[in-house]
Amino acid sequence: MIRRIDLRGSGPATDYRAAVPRADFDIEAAVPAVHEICEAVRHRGVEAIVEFNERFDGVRTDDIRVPVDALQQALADLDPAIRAALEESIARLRATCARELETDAITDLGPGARVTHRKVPMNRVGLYVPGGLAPLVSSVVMNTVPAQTAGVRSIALASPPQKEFGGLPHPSILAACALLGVEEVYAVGGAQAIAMFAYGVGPCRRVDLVTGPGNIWVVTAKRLLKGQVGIDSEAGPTEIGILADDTADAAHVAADLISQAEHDPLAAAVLVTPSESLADDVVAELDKQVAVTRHVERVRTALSGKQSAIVLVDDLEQGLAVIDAYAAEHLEIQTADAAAWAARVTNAGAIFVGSHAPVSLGDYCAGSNHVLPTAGCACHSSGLSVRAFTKSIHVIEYDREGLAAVADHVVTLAEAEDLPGHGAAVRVRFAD
Ligand code: HSO
Ligand code: ZN
Repeated sequence: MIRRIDLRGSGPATDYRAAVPRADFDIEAAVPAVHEICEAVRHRGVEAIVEFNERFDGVRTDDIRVPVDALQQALADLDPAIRAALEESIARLRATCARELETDAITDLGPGARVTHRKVPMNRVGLYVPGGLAPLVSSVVMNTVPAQTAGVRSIALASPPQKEFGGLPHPSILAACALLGVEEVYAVGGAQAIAMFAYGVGPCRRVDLVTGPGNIWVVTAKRLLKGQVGIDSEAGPTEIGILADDTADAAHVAADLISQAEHDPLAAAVLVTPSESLADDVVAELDKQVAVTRHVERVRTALSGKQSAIVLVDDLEQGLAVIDAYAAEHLEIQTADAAAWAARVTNAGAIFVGSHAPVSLGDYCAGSNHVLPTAGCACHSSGLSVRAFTKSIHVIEYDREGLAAVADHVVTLAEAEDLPGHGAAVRVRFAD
């Protein structure tokens, strides 16, 4: 069901990033089709979106904007237990986001010479919440809370129309929007949603930034439209990496691998361990647990795909090198001294430390964010946070005295670059 890769005895010169392969998530191959969708939305607007909704989601939506009444109704109809769970999830994420707010950095460089690094929220953002194989109501929370905490004034959200709900997004998604006070919601999915946000189409004004996870169409559209619009990280099919030794509980490890495999046939589940007996026990547990899991087909496909593996290593030191090179979206450390190993990781979307921090905790209620970089992008990108919705501006305040103190250096550097006009712009201020 899950293959083994044996890296024991391979030296530190091994390319571990290549040794732990990933799913075929071929963005290049999707580019022509996605480009066509984006151009159609750009030039034909709502008419094109309505056509794509019908083609891809099988439902006609003459009005792409969800009426505010429908949001309120969905909240009124929401199961009280789901509402209570969402409220806890929101409260925990708000608590961590509040601590992430950054203050302006003010530096006085001498008399009359000050530079401020000012933090400014984006004006308007578009949040994407996938419909796909599961209605990811929790993704509404994960996108919205950091945007609100950052101080974004205008928030729009899009999620695919669902045939069984009359062309509206799933009711639990609408209810979560109402709970969070998000009133501008569109029944639009896939690449067409990203294009709608990027260009501004019909009732939807263009946004400055698009965030949220998605399938290959969404990720490809984000890559193509980057520049026209800001994007967060590229968050594709989910991944779990686990670094474990023989202190780990095989039943927990197997359950956690399955928990992410159930998202998508392309999901990746990778266990890295120096313990052959743990590897054997996890395989036995997988056999047992997969047989009774609800989405058995999806899970089997994901676990047996080339993107999933149990990787055997000489020791935890090599394991750390492998897992760090892999740069998992989610990384669990289930070892003795887990916190010490976690502290040495440099590449991961999020790190779950010890035996009682499963990824599914973070998916819903840890207070951390679950919109995280996949496909190895964790080596340069971060998960969603308040910072993702904030940009910064250097504000330069110098008076005559401040400028005088550095004027000669500016003139010298301008001459060195053969740009005398730069120097003259300083000199002219001291001509008298
Ligand atoms: N594990 C997914 C997020 C999610 N899980 C939503 C359940 N609902 C990607 O981080
Ligand atoms: Zn999940």
